[in-house]
Amino acid sequence: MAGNMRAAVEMVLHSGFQLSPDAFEYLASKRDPDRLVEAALKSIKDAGSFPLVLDRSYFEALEHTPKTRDRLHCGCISAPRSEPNPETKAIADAGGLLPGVAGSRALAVNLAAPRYEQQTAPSQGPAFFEGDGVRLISGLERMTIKGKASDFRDYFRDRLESLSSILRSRADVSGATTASQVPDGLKWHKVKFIGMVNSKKEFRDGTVVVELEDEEGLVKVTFRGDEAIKKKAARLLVDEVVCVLGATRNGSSVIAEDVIWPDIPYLSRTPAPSSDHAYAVLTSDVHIGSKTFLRDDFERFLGWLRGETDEPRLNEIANKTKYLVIAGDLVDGVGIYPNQEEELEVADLYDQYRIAAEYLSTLPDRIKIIIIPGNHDACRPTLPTPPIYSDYAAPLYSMRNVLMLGDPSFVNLSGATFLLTHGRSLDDVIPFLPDCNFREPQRAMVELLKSRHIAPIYGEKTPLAPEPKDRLVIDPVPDIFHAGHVHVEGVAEYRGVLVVNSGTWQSQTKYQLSAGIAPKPSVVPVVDLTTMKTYELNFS
Ligand code: D5M
Ligand code: FE
Ligand code: ZN
Repeated sequence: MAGNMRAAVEMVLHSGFQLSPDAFEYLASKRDPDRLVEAALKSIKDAGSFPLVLDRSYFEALEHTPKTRDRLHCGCISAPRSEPNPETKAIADAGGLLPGVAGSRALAVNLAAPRYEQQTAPSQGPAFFEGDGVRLISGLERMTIKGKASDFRDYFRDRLESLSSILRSRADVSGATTASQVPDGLKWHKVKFIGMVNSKKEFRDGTVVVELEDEEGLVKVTFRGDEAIKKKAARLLVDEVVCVLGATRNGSSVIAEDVIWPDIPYLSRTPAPSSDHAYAVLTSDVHIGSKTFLRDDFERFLGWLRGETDEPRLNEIANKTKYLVIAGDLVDGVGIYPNQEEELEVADLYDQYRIAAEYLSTLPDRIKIIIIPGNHDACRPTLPTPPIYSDYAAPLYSMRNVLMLGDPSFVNLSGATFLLTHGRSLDDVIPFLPDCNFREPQRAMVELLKSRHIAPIYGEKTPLAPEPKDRLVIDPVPDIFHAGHVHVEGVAEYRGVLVVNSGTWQSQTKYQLSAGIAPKPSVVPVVDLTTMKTYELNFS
């Protein structure tokens, strides 16, 4: 690569953008690609718009008509965020907070006349909530499994295609072939190719051998040598799609020099600045019906949302809360694991959802409640999962401020795009990911963003439905990635995306005790959707 072309590419990457392959070719054909890039970056800054990928037409337009600001838009534009890094702040410490919040007595009064029973409204579709700033992107699609032997082949073909196309939007993947195109028999030939990880073997000396495949062929890739490449090999998950750079050794065997994951760009879409400082309260894993459901804490939480606190700052947040998002396991369910009945206080699934609706109907109508299913809810167990069955959860469907969605769902709330998923696959990926653990589930969620997939490994605990389109691919890049399931609250920020695991309202179960899982219950992340500032409120 010529020196000024290298400088141009580095400038683009360091500024957080990616170059499309045709833009790369176009710049390479120019005498002064670095000056063109410099001008382009300046225009982007002036326009206050952030395309994810700079393609050829963008540079052409810039060269021929230097003042075409409007044409700089690449279809994925958003305004700059006023505060680029969300700041996570605990505004209340463990124990003794929220003085003045009414507990179970206040709730008992409210429960005497549950409002949902007085309503006759049928279940509300997403259009009903548009006036409240809710825009559904996906999450209510029909399930379209054909039931044929070829379903899984079609599913994985789509996964490979979707993730390959995300990979190819990266400048550093430009010109990559696919696994089956790796030349046979040529020795020490440099290769760069995309494939799905078919298998992974780790040897005692630290060497890792991975098979990468596409529809037509398979390449054996060996990772050995320095720590950097071994570290990348250790991070590889079976069934994810990556680009490998290396050199052929013999036959269809390759020595790896680098791995590129699809990942998310540095400058992802950011929410349009709204002036109203609406808050979203994120929770999950309420487990209503379980003997270990922390009723007092949950009632304190609902009391706070109703404005029953003397603390002005907490009251202000409650008053400005526009959304309550529940990422699954609203109830404990029935028959979810052997002998669960011994741990149930409410053994009837209908009763569990009735109680859930009674609780939620004590909240003011202005709070829109978005609910997706978890593995304890009344729903088919496979991902993608449709919304909780309406016959079991009828009382929730009758509430005018409740929107029931599937898992996963992409939904925009007051300008911020949320990816909502329960997070069951965290059980599958955490044991395989170096530097990840069940005490900090947000770390594994960041790795899912790098894989651009919410359940990369097939065949572990998370059952996948072979839909013709892989809806578990993370696309678009969300502003907020919200999951639960692990019962440990945790917040992280990765390349401008707020990553939230919303914890639980259930204390340690017998199983968790035996498995050494220590939950962090009754802590609720709350996000200011204007600034992305996050607060962790503790109701224990
Ligand atoms: O899962 C809560 C957490 O506890 C999650 O990390 C899985 C783990 N868990 C709970 N029960 C089991 C059993 N029986 N096997 C394996 N892992 C388990 P939740 O979805 O709330 O049950
Ligand atoms: Fe749970
Ligand atoms: Zn769960």
